[in-house]
Amino acid sequence: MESFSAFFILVVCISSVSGDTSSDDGRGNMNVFQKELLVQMKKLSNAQENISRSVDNYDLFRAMSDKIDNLEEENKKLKRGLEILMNNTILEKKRTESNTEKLNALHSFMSSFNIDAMRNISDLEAMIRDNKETLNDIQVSTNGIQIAMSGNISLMDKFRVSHGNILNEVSNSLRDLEITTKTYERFGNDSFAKLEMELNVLSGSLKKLNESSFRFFPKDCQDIQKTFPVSKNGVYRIYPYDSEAANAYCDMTNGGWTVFQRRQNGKTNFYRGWNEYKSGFGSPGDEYWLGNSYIHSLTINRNCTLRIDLTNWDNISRYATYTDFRIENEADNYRLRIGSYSGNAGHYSLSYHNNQEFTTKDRDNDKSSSRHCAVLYTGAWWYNACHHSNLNGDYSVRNDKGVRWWSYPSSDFMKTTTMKLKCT
Ligand SMILES: [Ca+2]
Repeated sequence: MESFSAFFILVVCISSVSGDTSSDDGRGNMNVFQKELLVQMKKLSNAQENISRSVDNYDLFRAMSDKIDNLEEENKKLKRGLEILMNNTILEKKRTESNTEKLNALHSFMSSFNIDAMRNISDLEAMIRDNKETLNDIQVSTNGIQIAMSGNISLMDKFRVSHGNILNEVSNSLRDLEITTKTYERFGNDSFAKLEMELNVLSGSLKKLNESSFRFFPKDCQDIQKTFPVSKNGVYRIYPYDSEAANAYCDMTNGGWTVFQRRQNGKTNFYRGWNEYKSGFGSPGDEYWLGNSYIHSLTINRNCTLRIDLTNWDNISRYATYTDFRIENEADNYRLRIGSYSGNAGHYSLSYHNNQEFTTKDRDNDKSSSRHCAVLYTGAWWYNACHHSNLNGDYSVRNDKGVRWWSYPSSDFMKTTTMKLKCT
């Protein structure tokens, strides 16, 4: 622009000089030249102006081009950001899916745990109910009622404490589980493994608590006698291992005997089938059979003595004891095992039945292939082929079908019988 102004000033100067000169040819040539110069200068000025405009346009173009470059760079950056974002989204989706699976597994694990816990609690509640029933039984019993009551109340108290401890343990663990679950939701895998470990520890401790709560309960009459040495004869609740609790008649003389068979008046029918002999029948305060499953539980893996007390119809009382007494499990048909004999009732009446399986009117396990001994002699016993004793026979008859002990010196039919065990 500056050069254009200089030209304009020059043109004005030339124009004013031509006005002062007035010679003939020289003036004419001068005028032509002057006009030509003005035209050229005008063209020059126009060209200058165009050049100047072009320079301006070029600057604009350069600026725009730079801006386009910048925009392309920005665009690339955005595109890269978008790709990263998309990848992250896919990863996040996968992570969410796998977390959902883990949460589902966790939920089913926790709900199965809850079922176990509930089952455990309901078992314990059933035990409380059983204990209440026992207390009622004992209240109507005439023998040793006060001792028995105080013994059972003490056991109930211990049980209540144990029950409370288990409930506290469960609720504490559930609270811990909740916290761990929240942690898991935040951090994923590691926390889940920790949670599983915690659950294992928890179920282990529940099992131990359950087992320890059983230790508060007497296994047999001997346990009751040890805990309460002044206990008198009567009906007590016992808890043989591996089987349900049962009511048993306890003979508390000489360290506490658990009576498992008693006959004294013929009120109870003893001609029964396998399942009744398995789980027991009759009234423990009167005539009864404790049950083969309990006798098995009480005698297995222990060193037990069997004592049989008998009184015949002439009121002569005698007894027989056998060491190493046990009966095998149901799979072996509650087979009888006895060791050496002592007493005055004669050994062979039961020794003849040693190592025999139990037979009832609906299960013939005896050694006679031609006869069903239980049916033939209206009893249930460890029949051989068939018997030298039949203490579960028909109380009302005095023949082979009756309550008989062959090796008794005089009359061998019994008015009263008691079979009991004591173990070390
Ligand atoms: Ca047979």
